[in-house]
Amino acid sequence: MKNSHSLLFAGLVLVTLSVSCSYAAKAPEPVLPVPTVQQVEWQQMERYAFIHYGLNTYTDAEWGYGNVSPEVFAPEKPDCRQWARVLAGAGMKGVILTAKHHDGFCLWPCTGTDYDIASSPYKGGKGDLVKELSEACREYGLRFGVYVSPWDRNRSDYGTESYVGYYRSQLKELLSGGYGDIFEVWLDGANGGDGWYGGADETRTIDRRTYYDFPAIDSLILALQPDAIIFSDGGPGCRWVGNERGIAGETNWSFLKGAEVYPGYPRFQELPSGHEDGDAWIPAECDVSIRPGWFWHADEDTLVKTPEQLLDLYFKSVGRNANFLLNVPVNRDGLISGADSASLYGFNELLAREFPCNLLQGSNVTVNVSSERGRDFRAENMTDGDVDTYWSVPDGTGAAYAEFVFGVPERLDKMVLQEYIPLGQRVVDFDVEYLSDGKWLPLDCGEETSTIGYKRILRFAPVTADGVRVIFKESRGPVCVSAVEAFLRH
Ligand code: FUL
Repeated sequence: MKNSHSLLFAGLVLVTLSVSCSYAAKAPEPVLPVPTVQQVEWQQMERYAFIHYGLNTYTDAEWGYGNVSPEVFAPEKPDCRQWARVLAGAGMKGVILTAKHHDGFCLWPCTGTDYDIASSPYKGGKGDLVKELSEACREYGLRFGVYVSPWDRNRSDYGTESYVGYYRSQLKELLSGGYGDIFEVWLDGANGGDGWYGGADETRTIDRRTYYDFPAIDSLILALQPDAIIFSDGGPGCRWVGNERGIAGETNWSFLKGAEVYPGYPRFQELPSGHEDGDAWIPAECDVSIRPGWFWHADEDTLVKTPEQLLDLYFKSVGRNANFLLNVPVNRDGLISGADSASLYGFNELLAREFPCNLLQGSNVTVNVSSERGRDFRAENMTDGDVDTYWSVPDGTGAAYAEFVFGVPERLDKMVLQEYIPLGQRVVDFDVEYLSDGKWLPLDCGEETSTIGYKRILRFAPVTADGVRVIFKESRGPVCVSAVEAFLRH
């Protein structure tokens, strides 16, 4: 009896809904795969920092062998608040710390090993840099993440089942809440090879695909930190972009064939562009260091990337539908060096100058579109500064365009395009043009204009235009465009 009542009730609700919906067009159906809420929020972070710090900082190494004594780790005043202050001041939205790099040394007191900060002179063995940085991040409004190398060149049991248990216990310690919310867990692909391995001093190889049972590791991580994004060559939260130069493909799909790619995937040349026919939403993250190395080395103090180089990397990562993970190594004093912070601040200032004000937002701009889906999907949604609203077209629409005509000619050197990704990544091919003397001419940005995704930024030599337009030539379903913007560097 109860059931039939609720069925009747459900039927009435459906009728009511369909009556009220007839006044407003329905949102387009999602085109799979689509991101999780957490992946959308992660993508909106756009840029955040890596910090490589540990024994290597004091031995001038990049890949510690696992045999260096923890005695070497004796910084007098490492200042995590300085790291957070500099990074937040440079516009970064989060920090990922090498809680454990390949040498196996842990920057937190780890119960399963003595190869950790508790065995070092730092704070007389009472220090915990994971805690200190997580607290500093909270103070400065940064999200906090951890790099936990699956490879461990110190452990005698590396290569056996017992090591996998140890690795899982490390993740449990880091993710169980003592360090607060973790936005990203970084699972590096370098795995297996020579190492100290408790004195065995030999080469060990593992089957990268099966040894860890990564699906079980992912479940463990998400059970403890449901909002965390898991980075690896193949996600599942986000993927390696396939190079360590910080450069995404001009064509960049946020998809992978999920079951195919795993940490240490040999066909990493596929990763800059993703798999157009992929079945899993696994967007790209571009990791790159501000210096040649990932760890700090005195002789690289003069080789810090310039603000201009960082800006270029921003355009080649965030500007191509990827996130920008910039490594800033901490030096032997336990601080971000002056050269690095100067460059970071300079980059942040350059970035502000690139995007002074959106020329398409003025009241004297007329917007014409090929068609509109309905009142909730109007053209104005592209210029309202709100990425949660979008312009869309009726189902079955082929090519579509959006045209912006200025009241007075404007000079511009950049355009920013954004798709409404909660409904999927759709655009396959597009063109941008500008209006001059009554003619539409191509805007030559020197890149493939194929995919857009969460964000695409096109740079070109400054032009004076009476208007601009975007022609969406091919799309997986009706286009859903949340922003079109135009800028001139200040
Ligand atoms: C690589 C590692 O082998 C490097 O040492 C560094 O940590 C980089 C971010 O990832 O795969």
